[in-house]
Amino acid sequence: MIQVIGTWKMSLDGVKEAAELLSGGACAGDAVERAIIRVEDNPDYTSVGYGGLPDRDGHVMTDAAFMDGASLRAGAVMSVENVANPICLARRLCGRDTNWLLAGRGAEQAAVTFGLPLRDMRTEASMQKWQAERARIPEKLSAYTGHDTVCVLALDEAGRMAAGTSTSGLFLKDPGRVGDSPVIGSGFYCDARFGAAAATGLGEDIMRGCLSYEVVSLMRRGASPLEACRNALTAFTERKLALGEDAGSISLIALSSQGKTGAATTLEVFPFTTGGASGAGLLAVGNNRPEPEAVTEADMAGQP
Ligand code: SD4
Repeated sequence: MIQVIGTWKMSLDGVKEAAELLSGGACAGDAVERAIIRVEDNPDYTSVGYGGLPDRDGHVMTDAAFMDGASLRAGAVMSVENVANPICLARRLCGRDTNWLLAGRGAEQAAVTFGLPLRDMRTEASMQKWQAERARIPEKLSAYTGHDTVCVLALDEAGRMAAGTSTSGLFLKDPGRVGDSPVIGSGFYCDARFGAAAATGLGEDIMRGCLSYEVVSLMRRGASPLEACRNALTAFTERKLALGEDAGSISLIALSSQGKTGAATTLEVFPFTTGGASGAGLLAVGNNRPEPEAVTEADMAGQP
């Protein structure tokens, strides 16, 4: 059986293509990489790749990760500028024994060594938005004002699994700020024996709960992907509330090694996409929608 799941409406075209690739016999890693490239290359998605929103100083700094569920190997990059497809760089690093998590200048040098294309990731639109907002940087940055990570999980016919993430992080973040997306166990995790999970939302919170590892760990103990996402999120948000904090902005997706999918969120609505042998579609979960429901793109107008 083949299956793909991706975060947000923006992953729909990529997830559709990934499902087609998997149906044609592609491996899970190729499907994940391809789905994420589609989002990175599209400047209309202002939270990922080309046209991503800049940091405080006007630089588009990206984070990305790739994990192979058969070998438990990962590759990831953080605070990378001018690399056209950070997901490709992360994947190229996956398989190394050492030096598989690279930051900043070193990651950019690795891209050059691999012969990966460089690109000025700023667009006129992203710079205009930065110019308009830079004087009013809020004290507390939030995850969902136009800022969302693309995460894709895939299972192929041979039972291989892979996970990938890519983001430009929070708009107007401090230079050097890194979120959960390139951090193993927090933004992503994949163990092909049990399943894969990934997170989107405020990275500073997601990392405190190591939420992707927690979801896979719950699946290892028998939870379905839906139960695992819900239980991990509920336990973490209860803890935050007990600490006198708000529940925060966190959404989780998961895929089991049997091809079942699940998602949970602290948001009113969280659109996500799934793809399989019979095609791809858009679903949503939310505060008043605990069971994933099929929705239309029109229903989700205004959502990333
Ligand atoms: C980060 N988790 O950098 C990412 C951003 C995100 O919705 O997913 N925002 O913290």
